[in-house]
Order: sequence, then C-alpha cells, then structure tokens
Amino acid sequence: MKMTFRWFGEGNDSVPLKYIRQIPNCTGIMGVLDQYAAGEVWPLEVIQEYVKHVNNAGLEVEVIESVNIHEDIKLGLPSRDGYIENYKQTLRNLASCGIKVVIYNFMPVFDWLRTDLAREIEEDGSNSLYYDNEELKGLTPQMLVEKTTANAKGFSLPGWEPERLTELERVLKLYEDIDQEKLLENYQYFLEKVVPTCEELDLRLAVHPDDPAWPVFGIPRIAHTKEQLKRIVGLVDSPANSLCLCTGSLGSSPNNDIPSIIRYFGKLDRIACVHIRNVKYLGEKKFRETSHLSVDGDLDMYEIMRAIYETAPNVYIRPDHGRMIWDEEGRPGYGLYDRALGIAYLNGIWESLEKINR
Ligand SMILES: [Mn+2]
Repeated sequence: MKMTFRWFGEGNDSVPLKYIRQIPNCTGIMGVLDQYAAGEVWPLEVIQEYVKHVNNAGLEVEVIESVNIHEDIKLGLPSRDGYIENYKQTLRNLASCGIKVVIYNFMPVFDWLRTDLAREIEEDGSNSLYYDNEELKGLTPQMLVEKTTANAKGFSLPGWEPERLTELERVLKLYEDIDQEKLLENYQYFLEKVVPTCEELDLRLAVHPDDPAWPVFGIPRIAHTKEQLKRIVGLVDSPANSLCLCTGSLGSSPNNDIPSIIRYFGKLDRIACVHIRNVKYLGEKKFRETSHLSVDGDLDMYEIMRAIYETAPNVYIRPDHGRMIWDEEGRPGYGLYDRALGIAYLNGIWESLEKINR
C-alpha cells in the first residue's frame, strides 16, 4: 500500500506539506484543485505547477480527488456531451502529469453531509463530525447548506463549493423526474464515454460511495451498498472503472460489512484507493466520527487492514476524517493531529500483518 494524506493546496489547508512529509511512512498526498467548477477543464500548466510544488516538498501526488461531475451529466441533459469532453480533457491533462487515480462521485446535488461539523465528544473533550437523521428531517436543503457553510470556519468544504449550491432549488426540481434507474442509465452513458480514455491513459477512475449510506432529501443515491457497487463496476467492466472504498461512508450503515466488501472488490481488482475512518453508531441513522482505533468506534480496523493486505495490497490509502484534538484549528475533519495518529496506528497494523505473514 501507499500511505497518503489529503491536502487542499497552499493557502487552503491548515497543514503544511512539510508536516505531511514528517508523518511516518506518508509518501504522498491525495490532491485537490477546487478552484475549478464542475465541468471546467483543469489547465495542464496549472496541474504541472501543482505537481512540481508537491514533489519539491518530497511528496508524490498520484491521486487526485474531487474532479467533480457536472449536474447535467448526472441529469442526462443534452448539454452533457460537452461536459464529458471537458472531463476527458481534464483526465488527459492529469495523466500527463503522472496522476494514476482520479476520485469522483456520482451523487446528485449533495456530496457528503452532516448535521454538525464539530460535535463535542464528552468523554475526552475533542470534537468530530456528527450526523443525526432526526435533525436532518427538520431542515430544508437550503437550511442545511447555510448551516454547513457557516460552520466551515472560513474554509471551502469539498462538495460544498458555492457554485454547486447557488442553483440549489432549480437543480433539486430537475431531479424530481430522476429515479435510481434513470440515474444509473446516465451514469452508464458517462462511463462508456470516459472509461476507454482512462484505459488509453493508464488511469483509474475511483467512485466514492454515498456519505452517509442512505438517500437524503428524497434525492436518488446509487452507491451505498455492496449490491449497488456491484452494479456500478458492472456498468463498464474494466479496472479503469473502480472504487474508492471509503470505510466511514459505507460504514455509516451497520448493514455494510466493510471487510467483506473490501475482500469482494479487492479480489476483482476493482479497488483503486481506500479512505479509512472509524464511526460510532449512536442510534438509527445517527453516528459520529471517532479516532481510528477499533475500540473507539464500531468498525474493526484490524479486519479492514487485513482484508486490504490480503486482497488489495497495492492500493493507495489515506486516513479520512479525524477528530479535532489538542485545540487544533482547521478545516472540519481535516486537522493534522488525529489523522497523523491514524496513520501511525494503521502503520502498526500493517507491519504486524507483514511480519505475521512472512
Ligand atoms: Mn471518504
């Protein structure tokens, strides 16, 4: 595995590259260029400059997150073809700069969502992202957008880019005619156009699962169970059509057995990268994010790492969200300390697996 760390770019992240380089075994980042709206081409020169900057800090960047898909593609509008061509051009530009994996999602309107970005964990005084479906029921989509952006501490949040959400009402209306099957059809159309390009470029697309792992606000969602992920990898049968296995997103539902899902898709060579995070169930559709330690949450990190070790040992890995601890200030979920602790812990499990299996 290759251990990496999500980084949002100079001036846009509270964690300097130098600190990331100092985390044991962390050899690269999963990068983000969120200055471009969904549907725009990411210019080659900008990507080149970005990669050079990261490399100069002694880190690799072979994975890029958040190449967002324009809503017109998800909605299947006639304008989608132009946006798909733009998407392919961005992929070409990324591949020519050494990028191997591109993470994206096919969630309509909302990417991930939470009802609290900094809920205190009473036991130790830290805080973390939190979700309560009962609270969500009391909110309109507009209210949730206002609440989430107000609590972002001045950082732009991935998936909550203002330009995606300004037209919220109009876009939500368009989705009234789209059910899961229609969304899958539009997804297949997109993959059939894009995957051959990825194959030529030796690039893998990795779809991020729905977060949380159920539909919200009545909008269709198609990537939160093993059966749904099976359908997605079956839409176009190619390793270029792969998964970003996010343990915390899928794991928000106790119905998802994460180690067994990893084993299934790992054996098929359809996992390109893994986000690792632990969650604690607090009730029906109610959870908070925790430290990575197994006993702090409800996911078994040892079994998760063992499944990766045995079926997908060459994937890119990163700690996903962490708690905010030691009074750190930063983008919710993306502080340095708890994610670095997570890496140290995952490193320890991995070393044990290697030595046991020697
Ligand atoms: Mn994730």
